[in-house]
Amino acid sequence: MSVFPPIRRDRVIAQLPQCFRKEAALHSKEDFNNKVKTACQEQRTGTVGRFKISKVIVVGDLAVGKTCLINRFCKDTFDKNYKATIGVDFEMERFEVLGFVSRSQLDTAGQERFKCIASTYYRGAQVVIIAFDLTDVASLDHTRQWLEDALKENDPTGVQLFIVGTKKDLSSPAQYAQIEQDALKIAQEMSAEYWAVSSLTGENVKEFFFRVASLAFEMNVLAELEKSGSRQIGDVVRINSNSSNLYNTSKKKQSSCCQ
Ligand SMILES: Nc1nc2c(ncn2[C@@H]2O[C@H](COP(=O)(O)OP(=O)(O)OP(=O)(O)O)[C@@H](O)[C@H]2O)c(=O)[nH]1
Ligand SMILES: [Mg+2]
Repeated sequence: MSVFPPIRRDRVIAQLPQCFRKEAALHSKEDFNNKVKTACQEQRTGTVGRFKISKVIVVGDLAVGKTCLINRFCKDTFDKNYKATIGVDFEMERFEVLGFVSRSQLDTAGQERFKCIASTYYRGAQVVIIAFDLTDVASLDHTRQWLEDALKENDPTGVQLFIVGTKKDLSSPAQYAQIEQDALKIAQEMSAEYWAVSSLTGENVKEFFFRVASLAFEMNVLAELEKSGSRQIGDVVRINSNSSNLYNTSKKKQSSCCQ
């Protein structure tokens, strides 16, 4: 008998959530990888779906809205009063993906005294979400520095990267269109998937986290299949290694250009 409560009904993912922009997506396939679907049907997911927890970290400039983003998704709340995060906050979320449990630990850290805990915070992250404020172009420029810092502690080939523009409700359509062009370019450079959200209205927040959980699950199952040797010679190793519209995740470290 499971010691965990049942998964919330609004955390069940039966189909692959689609990307936000095809121009900057980790992959733009319509459905989960066939091998992943088959492995799930045949209960061959190993430790994935049982014990594995994906560490998801949210980084970005001060006050871009990292905490609000997590709180909107995990608690469906929004606080318009700014309370800087002190140290690290985390939330655990459980999803059901293709019938299996997928756990995500969502971490965000404040800037204060951040440097001394930074390496522990970054280490072991499977998903790095770099948040920027859609009304503050400097915070978009700084995403390169955040990426560099996060990759110092992680194997770049094992990290799924997302760039998320926050506070979409505050930007006019013209302003938004302008910054989206720049954000798409940076996301492409970094091989990151781009999203734009509003924690105030909730726009795209659930869709975004469902996408994150699904791609992390897909990557974990493929890694498990590879490890168990059930894959065949010549098969695609990672979800994004063998198609023209897929990113190659072997990111090179970016040079800092904005600090
Ligand atoms: N209008 C609007 N305001 C937002 C949104 N998201 C966050 N904010 C506001 O932006 C401010 C900062 O939000 P936080 O989520 O605390 O920012 P943070 O990135 O966690 O800040 P630190 O922990 O200090 O790094 C708060 O006043 C929020 O109410 C949004 O989607 N729309
Ligand atoms: Mg915070």
